[in-house]
Amino acid sequence: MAQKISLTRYLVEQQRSDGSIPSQLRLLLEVVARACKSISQAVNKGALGGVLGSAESENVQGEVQKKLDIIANEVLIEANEWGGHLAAMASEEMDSIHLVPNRYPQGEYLLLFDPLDGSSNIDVNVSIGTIFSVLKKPENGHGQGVQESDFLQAGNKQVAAGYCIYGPQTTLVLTVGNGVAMFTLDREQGSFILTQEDIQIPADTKEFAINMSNQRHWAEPVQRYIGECLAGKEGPRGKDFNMRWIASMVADVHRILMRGGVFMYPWDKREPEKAGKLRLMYEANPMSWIVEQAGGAATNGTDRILDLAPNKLHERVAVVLGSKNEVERVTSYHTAL
Ligand code: P6P
Repeated sequence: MAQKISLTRYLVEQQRSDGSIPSQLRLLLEVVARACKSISQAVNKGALGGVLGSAESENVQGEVQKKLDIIANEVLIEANEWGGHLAAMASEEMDSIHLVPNRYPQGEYLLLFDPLDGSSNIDVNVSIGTIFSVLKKPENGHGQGVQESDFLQAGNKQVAAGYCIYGPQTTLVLTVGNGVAMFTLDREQGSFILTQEDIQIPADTKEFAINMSNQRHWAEPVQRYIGECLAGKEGPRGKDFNMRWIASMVADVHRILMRGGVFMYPWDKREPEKAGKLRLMYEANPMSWIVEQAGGAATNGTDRILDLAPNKLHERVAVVLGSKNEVERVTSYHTAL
């Protein structure tokens, strides 16, 4: 039987082979993975753990927080404070950045996360997940501690990105810039075991993911693209398409990583001042890097997401990502205007 390669062994061997995972980054990734195991346990308990339902509070986005949103956030904060690998953290669930307390050594990395993405699915037992992104702390020269501005780096500056999906399996997907690897949680061992590496997204697809209920609010290029998909083989695409929308970005992106597809959360005219619904720093950037590392593409409709210069920690962005040829088609419809 093939040897089981744990996440730790994978990271050690990656470091040995190409030096792409310095020891502090390896420690960070192992700590985040352990935190995801704890979150998975809490999610799996559901009603038995008294963790379902609303926390009767709102986050910085003005969204009602679920109890598990807060639990997952606290697990990630507590797990990452003491290790000496981080200088600060940022989360969808916190208004401002969280500095590592002075009683602990400061590290050279910044960690950003959406602790539990897809929260609306928690109470109905549909897959949800944790998304994380790692940046280097810049030598900012101002000599003070880490500031929010230190986090405002383009997605092409990430040194690691990943997500953990809490579904039928608990699966960690990770990139450090050398392709995408997937680890499945072996609950008997309590370890993430390598189950796939060098994941490749097919360049073409017959499957799109978008919230169709927003159709009347979309801009023309998106109306055109989706209209052509719906026209099927009798239409300009000459083939029928399938549609999926789980309303959990982690689950929709994981499906695309496994079998191809195009995921879209475009700008729409419901709130025209907002670029989109999804957040750039801790949803779009990590997912875009993972998708690109798997041979896919990711734009905001016109520009590569990883090249976007962030202005605010919680800024939103339109997202079109997945199978390269489809993303390029959608983008061409926008740039042809
Ligand atoms: P809608 C979950 O709240 C999320 O941020 C993403 O995970 C998901 O893709 C999207 O919002 C779903 O949005 O408007 O379809 O509920």
